[in-house]
Amino acid sequence: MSVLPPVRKDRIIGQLPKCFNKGAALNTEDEFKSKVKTACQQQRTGTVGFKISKVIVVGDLAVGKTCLINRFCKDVFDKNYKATIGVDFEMERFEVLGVPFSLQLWDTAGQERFKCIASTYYRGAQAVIIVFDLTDVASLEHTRQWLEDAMKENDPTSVLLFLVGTKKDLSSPAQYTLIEQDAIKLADQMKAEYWAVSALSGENVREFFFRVASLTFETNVLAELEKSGSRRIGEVVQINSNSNNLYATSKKKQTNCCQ
Ligand SMILES: Nc1nc2c(ncn2[C@@H]2O[C@H](COP(=O)(O)OP(=O)(O)O)[C@@H](O)[C@H]2O)c(=O)[nH]1
Ligand SMILES: [Mg+2]
Repeated sequence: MSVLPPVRKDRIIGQLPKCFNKGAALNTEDEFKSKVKTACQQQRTGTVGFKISKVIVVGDLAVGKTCLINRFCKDVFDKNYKATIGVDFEMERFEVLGVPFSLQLWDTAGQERFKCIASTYYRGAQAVIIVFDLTDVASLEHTRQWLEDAMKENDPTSVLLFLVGTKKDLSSPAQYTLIEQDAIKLADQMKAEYWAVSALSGENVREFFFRVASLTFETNVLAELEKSGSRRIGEVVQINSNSNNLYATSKKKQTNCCQ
């Protein structure tokens, strides 16, 4: 009996997606790390396949956070602006290198009055997406504050950061070039990966979220390998449909010397 429906065909990731700009990237590798690929092939990814990684999306009001998430998760663009109240989230299931992997995308409201609520939701994020509007320099300037707020609740050494400029369709080439220079500089200082997208046209949206999913997945597998380094992973965690225990652990078949 399968617990969950199969992952959508367009959520299957077999290759490490490329970064957007090599000048502000979390890594510039062409492929997933070989030890990650090997671990996936040998099904030595421990609990990664059952984990849900929390990703938070922050930034000023009306920069396009909700539209960005909706374009990716529902493939829609809603022109009618509705401020997100408090916090909302979407689940996205992927399959990376044959391993199921889920992201929980938290859409926070930008309004100051919700800031106190939002801070509790920042906790435990594995990736932080800081959004600004490519046509609004002030929204880029405010990203430092958003980063600071999000990091109060998280461990900066283990969180993946993304700085995303939205509404690419609205910015003129000259305006875009100018703001991009500043954004790349800032992303470099923040140790974030820079992307420019448009929720209206869909440009780079899928590529961006695939990158988030892939890098978060890779980080999780590496952490799992490190954790299990000492305890040898001869154990394969699997869903056992005959048991009430969903996370039953099956040992590799051992020969019984008494038989
Ligand atoms: N042209 C254009 N407009 C956008 C884009 N993304 C969002 N918007 C518009 O910007 C406004 C705010 O978007 P929303 O996602 O609700 O902002 P949020 O407050 O950050 O969640 C809405 O009127 C959207 O229609 C985009 O990529 N291109
Ligand atoms: Mg919103």
